[in-house]
Amino acid sequence: MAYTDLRDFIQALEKHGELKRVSIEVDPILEIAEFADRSVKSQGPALLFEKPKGSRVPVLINAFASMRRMELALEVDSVDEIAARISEYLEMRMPEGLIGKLKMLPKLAEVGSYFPRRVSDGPCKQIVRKKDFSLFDYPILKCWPQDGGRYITLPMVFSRNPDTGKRNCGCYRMQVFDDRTAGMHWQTHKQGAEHYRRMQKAGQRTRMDVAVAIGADPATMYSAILPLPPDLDEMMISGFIRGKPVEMVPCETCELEVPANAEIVLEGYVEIGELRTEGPFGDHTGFYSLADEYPVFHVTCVTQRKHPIYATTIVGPPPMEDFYMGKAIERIFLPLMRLQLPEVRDICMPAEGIFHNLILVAIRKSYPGHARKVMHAIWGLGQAMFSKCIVVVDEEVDVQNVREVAWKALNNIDPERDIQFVMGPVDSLDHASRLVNYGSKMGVDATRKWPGEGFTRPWPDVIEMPAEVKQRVDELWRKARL
Ligand SMILES: Cc1cc2nc3c(=O)[nH]c(=O)nc-3n(C[C@H](O)[C@H](O)[C@H](O)COP(=O)(O)O)c2cc1C
Ligand SMILES: [Mn+2]
Repeated sequence: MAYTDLRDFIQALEKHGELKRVSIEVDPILEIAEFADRSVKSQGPALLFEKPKGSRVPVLINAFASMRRMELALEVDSVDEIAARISEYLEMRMPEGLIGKLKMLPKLAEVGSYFPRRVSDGPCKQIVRKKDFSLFDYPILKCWPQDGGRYITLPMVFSRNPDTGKRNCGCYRMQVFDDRTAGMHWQTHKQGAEHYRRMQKAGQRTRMDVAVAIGADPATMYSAILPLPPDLDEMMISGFIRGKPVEMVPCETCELEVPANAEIVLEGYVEIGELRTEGPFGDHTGFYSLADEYPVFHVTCVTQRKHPIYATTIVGPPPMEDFYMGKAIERIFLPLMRLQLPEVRDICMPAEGIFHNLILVAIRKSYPGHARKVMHAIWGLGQAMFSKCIVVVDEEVDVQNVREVAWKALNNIDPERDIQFVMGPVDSLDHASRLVNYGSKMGVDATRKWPGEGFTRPWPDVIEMPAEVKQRVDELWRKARL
């Protein structure tokens, strides 16, 4: 049964012993972040702060911060189930004969049922405030000491592509500047930024409608971080994950819709051409990302539930909550990657690699140069373009075992021959690249080298004891009483 909203999910977390209520007063300035950091680093539960200092709105944090909580959020026993469901659709071909076609109908009807549904009212409209509101009414965190201010860290930011009319929802942090304005940190490669650019280029309108929802059912919240192709509606994907359409309700002051079950909604606009310094911010990388110029979001109306819950997260030195969200992305998107690259057996993004800094890829190598072909394909695949270091190994290597990869890959390379550098777009958070958003990336071909690649020396086997010897020694081991 799909969660109706955030509080339904909170109940489920509580029932499974995955959430702790904190009833003492804790300050959203640094203290909640320190609680959250300690909890995630010690495999602790999600936290619901009932008395954040200076606000009457409770704070939920770390709701996705373990694989178990990701499974609860997505209502599966393993996130691989979602990958399997995606594969099922991808493998769906036009069946032969009438009976085959009839059998496919329920599956197709199922697809139709995931589309978001427009409704005229919802819990997020219990209170509507067009004046007398302030962002400071909410317990918005200051996460780290050198942060430029307080940041909304887990928003669902809605905008519309002015050319296609298609909706987008992305999670972009927002630095609170004052009662009614905040930074809009959509990085240049993201869809919000693309919508903004198109509007700026068209030059007809000076304001871009933007609506921000905070807190909803977990699949909808999670869909905001998924690296989907442009113009693929996150709300449809949420419907697919939940198995139930997302209900969307029109905004009061702009031409957008938001999830009706949201806790808090900030409606408003971004003035085209208006930029303001945003940052620094203690970021995913575990370093502060530098201050930079970003658009400004003006709030025109706040709508919320009577007693809203403020959902947030912190990012910082890994592993943090975002690592678990990213791990689920790795699993869910593998079948989609394999659609383009069937030779890919598995991928792994270790926590210390902060998603894009390190991708380990196991392939079934079939021809000379195959590892390099895969690297280039990954650099050309959506947000995987940010991959700073790609290590490609043969399929026998278990990429989920980072120690095995380090051992085998480092043995297998002749660095000058097997490491390749390329230039291209890099993540906006990369502080080492020579320019913001532009720099180099590295591919390591750690597969076994072939004569067809100019390698004519013999290639040794990995050391292994034969199974019979192992079996014999199992017995002898007992006899020797070791
Ligand atoms: C906690 C968290 C915070 C994030 N903050 C930002 C951000 O400030 N700016 C940004 O561009 N992406 C941010 N992201 C990543 C985007 O949400 C992600 O790239 C998403 O796929 C973008 O969606 P889009 O392709 O629809 O633009 C964040 C992700 C998480 C999990
Ligand atoms: Mn998108």
